[in-house]
Amino acid sequence: MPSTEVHADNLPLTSKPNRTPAFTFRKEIPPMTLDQLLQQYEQGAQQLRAVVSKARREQLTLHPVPGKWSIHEVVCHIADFETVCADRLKRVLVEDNPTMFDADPDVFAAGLHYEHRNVEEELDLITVVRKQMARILRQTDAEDFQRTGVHSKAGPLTLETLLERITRHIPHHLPFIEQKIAALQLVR
Ligand code: NI
Repeated sequence: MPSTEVHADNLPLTSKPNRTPAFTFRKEIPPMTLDQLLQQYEQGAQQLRAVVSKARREQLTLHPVPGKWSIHEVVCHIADFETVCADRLKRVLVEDNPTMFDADPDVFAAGLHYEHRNVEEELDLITVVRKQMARILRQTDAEDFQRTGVHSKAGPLTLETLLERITRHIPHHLPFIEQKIAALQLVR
């Protein structure tokens, strides 16, 4: 089912190369330090868990907003892109300008058996991937955040931009999950 929600790979770019050490998250938000960005990245997992826990287990697979993903599907989608994005971050760190292949959220959702996956496992995966990646990135020199890879659709992206984009992915989806929870209350 097409989600019609915007996904990590489609989020607009905000970063310009060679901007250190402050990280501009969005124009309307004051510049973030790298440490703040890494904190947000790591906290995203708990924020997602907190919002998902507002719905009852049996409601997670319902489609309260017609034509849009269930909460369960959104969690699976986020988990899939955590591992894709962590792989990109790692390759840009250790390889010389690697190619990063585009991933289509709807193609992933259609073929990766979301209906057989376990929401707790998915949330654990997101938590652990972000913990591991944040540990690595806290040891990374500031200048290495300007290392680049080439995204097969978006073109050259810095490590900084990749981190900003994946950090924004969960906050991007939270209002849509809240919307589904609100719609579930109405049918209760
Ligand atoms: Ni998404």
